[in-house]
Amino acid sequence: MSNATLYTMPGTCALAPNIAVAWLNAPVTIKTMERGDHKKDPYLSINPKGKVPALQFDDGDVLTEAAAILAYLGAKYGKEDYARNQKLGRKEAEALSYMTSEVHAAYGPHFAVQTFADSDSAQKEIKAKTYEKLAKHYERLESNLAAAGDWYLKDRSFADAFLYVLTRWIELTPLSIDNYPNLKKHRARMEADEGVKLALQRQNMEPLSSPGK
Ligand SMILES: N[C@@H](CCC(=O)N[C@@H](CS)C(=O)NCC(=O)O)C(=O)O
Repeated sequence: MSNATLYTMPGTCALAPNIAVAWLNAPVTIKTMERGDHKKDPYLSINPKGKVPALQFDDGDVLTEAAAILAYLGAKYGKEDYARNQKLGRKEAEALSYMTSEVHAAYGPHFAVQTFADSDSAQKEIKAKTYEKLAKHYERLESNLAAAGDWYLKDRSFADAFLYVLTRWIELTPLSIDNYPNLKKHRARMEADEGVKLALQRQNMEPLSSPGK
């Protein structure tokens, strides 16, 4: 029986908690909205920020912010086999804060440059700076992953779920995943995972990596 509903939309960072739900086999219903429905009622009365993800509990309480939802899911449904030891837990919190509040936030002008400047020339300049900034973030993610191995924090964690979102979003930018070979392999590794496949399906999304690549 489901205890809560996770609201998602195709292509969004809600994929990270959606993957976590699949990995934990947590009793959470995934509700994938069509783009646009997030700015209308009834969703706005669930999350007035008009963004996904949001986790609504059966008592009506709502938790937003991907990092907070992931922390909740791990604390509530994490099992021993998930290697959720203390060190991994605090490193996971650090990685998720970085990925959500720095890297995701740096995507702001990519997704909505019109909220940063009006003129074409200013928007062009802002976008160019945005991709420079994002390249630095991807370099950091790449070198952290190279040092850790297959998973961002050595053992698989929710940081991998969010990293996967970021390795998908790079395709929306002029940057190329080919410049980040460890991130590229990570993306393919995630897409071979049954939980990730299920989460993609539940969020009406397709994998990006071709087999063998
Ligand atoms: N700080 C929030 C950001 C959530 C966010 O920006 N979600 C995006 C999808 S990745 C969204 O709903 N965008 C829709 C919009 O702003 O119209 C979090 O980490 O959960």
